[in-house]
Amino acid sequence: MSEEKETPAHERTFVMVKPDGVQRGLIGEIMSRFEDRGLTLVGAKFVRLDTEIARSHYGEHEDKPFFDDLVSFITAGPVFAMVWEGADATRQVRSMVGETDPAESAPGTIRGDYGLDLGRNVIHASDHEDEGANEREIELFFDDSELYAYERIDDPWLYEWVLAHWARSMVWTESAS
Ligand code: IDP
Ligand code: MG
Repeated sequence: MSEEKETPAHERTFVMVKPDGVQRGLIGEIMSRFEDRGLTLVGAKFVRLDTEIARSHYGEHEDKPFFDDLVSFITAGPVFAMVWEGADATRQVRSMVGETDPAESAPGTIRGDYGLDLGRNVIHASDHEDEGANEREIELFFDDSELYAYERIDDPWLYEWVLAHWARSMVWTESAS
């Protein structure tokens, strides 16, 4: 039997389909990728950002030359805000999103498959290199009452350490009968 391995903590991360992704009908495609990967959707809603929330959400970029355009773009139509949960979720989601510039993003990533332009990059996701960004952003967009904790029925087959013994005994019981 293999030794217990260090497992990444389960956490929640914030994801948002930007106005271009909403208008281009990409919400379903994007959600499917996270569902197929095994992440759990714990919250989702349309939001029309006002300027104040947009400026707060992108506060770290306030001094950048693109800031005003970014705020105009992100408030130009509804965004689709989501919270996804899973092991190492923030980092895993960022790797599925790709680089900030779609032109630099590998095929197979969301920005690499659906975008061409830095200023229209389809999706936002909390930055795993910005400590606590996931929790801050979830709090900015969602009330606790809008988030739902539950276990996916396939969790025992998604994680080696979750109910591993239960899953193993199921297989052997079935094949022996
Ligand atoms: P991220 O979305 O990959 O975390 P950030 O550097 O945090 O990238 O930038 C936030 C958003 O600002 C980007 O997703 C993009 O929409 C926009 N942005 C970043 N850099 C530029 C730029 O040089 N020109 C125009 N827009 C930019
Ligand atoms: Mg960022």
